[in-house]
Amino acid sequence: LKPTSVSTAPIAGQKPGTSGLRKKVAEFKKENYLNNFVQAAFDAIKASGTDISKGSLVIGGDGRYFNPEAIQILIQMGVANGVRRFWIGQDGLLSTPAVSAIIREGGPRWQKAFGAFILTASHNPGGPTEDFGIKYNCEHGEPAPERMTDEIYANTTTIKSYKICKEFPNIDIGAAGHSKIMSDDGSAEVNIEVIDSTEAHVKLLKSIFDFSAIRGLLDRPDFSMVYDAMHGVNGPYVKKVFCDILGQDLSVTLNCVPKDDFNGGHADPNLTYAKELVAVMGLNRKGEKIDMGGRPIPSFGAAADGDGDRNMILGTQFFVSPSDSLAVIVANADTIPFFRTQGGLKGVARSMPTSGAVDLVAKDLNYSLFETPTGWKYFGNLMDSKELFDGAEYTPFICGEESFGTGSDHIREKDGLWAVLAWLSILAHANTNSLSDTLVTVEDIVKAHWAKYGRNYYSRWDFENMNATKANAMMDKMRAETDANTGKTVGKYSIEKSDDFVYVDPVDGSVAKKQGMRFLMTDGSRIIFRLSGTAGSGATVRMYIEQYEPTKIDMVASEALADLIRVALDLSDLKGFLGTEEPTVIT
Ligand code: VG1
Ligand code: CO
Repeated sequence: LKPTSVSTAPIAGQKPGTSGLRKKVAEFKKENYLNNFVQAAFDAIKASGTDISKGSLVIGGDGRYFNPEAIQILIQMGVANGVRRFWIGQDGLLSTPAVSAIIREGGPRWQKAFGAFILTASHNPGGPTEDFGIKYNCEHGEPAPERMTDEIYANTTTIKSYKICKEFPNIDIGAAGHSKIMSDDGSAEVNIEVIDSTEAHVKLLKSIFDFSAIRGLLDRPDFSMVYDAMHGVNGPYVKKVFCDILGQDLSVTLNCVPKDDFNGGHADPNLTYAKELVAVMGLNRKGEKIDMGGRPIPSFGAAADGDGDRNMILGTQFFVSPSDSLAVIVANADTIPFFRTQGGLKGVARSMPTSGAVDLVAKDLNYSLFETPTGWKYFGNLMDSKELFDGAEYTPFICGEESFGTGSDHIREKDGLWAVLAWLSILAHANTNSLSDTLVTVEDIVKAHWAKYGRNYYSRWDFENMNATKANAMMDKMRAETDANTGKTVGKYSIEKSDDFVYVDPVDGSVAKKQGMRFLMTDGSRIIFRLSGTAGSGATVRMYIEQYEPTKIDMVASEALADLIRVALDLSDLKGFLGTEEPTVIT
């Protein structure tokens, strides 16, 4: 267990983005690249007052290329830095929500975990020529807050050496079990437990939902579903829940075997990348119906991303936008036992670019609503706050983002499987209460929701792999023009306010600036521009468009939004800066 100190020098560009550090595998494999970052993280964890020799450290990932090597390096560096207990997901696999659940749970033989390293670049492609990533989660299972990621970054710019136990044996992570490694003189020991990847998370989900009601729905002869894990980490979780527990056959599962390159695919659950599922559900990449030649179409379709925290929900030839999905789940939260038994939902939060559909529900049902910057790390403080809710010990919370992320306070990450089970609960409930024998569908539920609340037409355009200098120049120009743009009339819209979104955390007062250029129109429509903080290389420009219609709910989204999209492209001079107006992905 004797640590060696290896001298090193700072490596540029190790600033964690929206969700951890993501770079090409080749970059991560460069000498000291991973080691520097991990040492910087351990130093920041210790500086935050955590005694890492006391609790346990969880390590797992989405199974992408370079995961196994990275896990051994993390163990060797963890031991050298004083960690004495580890929990490692079997085969190195742990979904992001599962990690959060494990940290929160603690183990019977183990002291509670103080944190976790998650080895994932989430929805970014994997494989030798693609992306790798790493992020740190803290003691409540939440992603490291900005003050910590800032400190990690600062440490990477001054690092001189890192600690590693080079002689520490390679740990076999292929089988569940316990290993104890003693120091030569017998004075110290390290305990490593390789754990079943699904157990803690699935146990938690079982305590949240009414599984027998869901099974009642799944067993209906007129109901069928497909869950596409896109060869990410979610496959084993899908099999466990739907086949082992809910008794469905394997036809429910699609691409449920994890692969280190996601089988060459892009494990991002949207209409463009979840091609196979989208076709099975009778849609094209624009969300339009395709001719299925009479072939049967499942009633329900779902997809997950590489690390299992995202979800896409589809009905038969029907796409549910993530912002609408959030609003529908919030509106029906009392169908989920977890909320019903805790005295009902109280808090709702969405990221700024997410549509205001959920705001209408929160207002109607008297839930507190919060608007945060993009990224799940801003939700944790709200969920854990007692002050915001008159000292209440516990506040049931639902959060969501337009980027196919939904979840609740059962953990501190978004949770793809949770969202799917939430939808199935809503469907089960609607069908149990229905007077007719005909199946109440996903489409029925969403349309009834629009009829009640109106519809927030919404679209996000992504321009991937853009020139970073030009993308920044475009943002700077809009930033410089906020005053000039405020009050201006553009097409049939009037800009009530243009600004760069600033968030002041209502709990600790911390301020997050430069979170997105906004054009807020007098009729409530919005245009937003942001640069992605998860791109492994180059720049990704995101353009978000939203327009509310109280009664006209049957338009095609692209047509309803056409005028506003034109205005957005002109206001930003997108073509002038980026040389194109053709997005890579529309969601
Ligand atoms: C994107 C999404 C954001 C999400 C983040 C992490 O960030 O827009 O909503 O929280 O990815 O998701 P950005 O900065 O690229 O827009 V995951 O599933 O990739 O960890
Ligand atoms: Co993800």
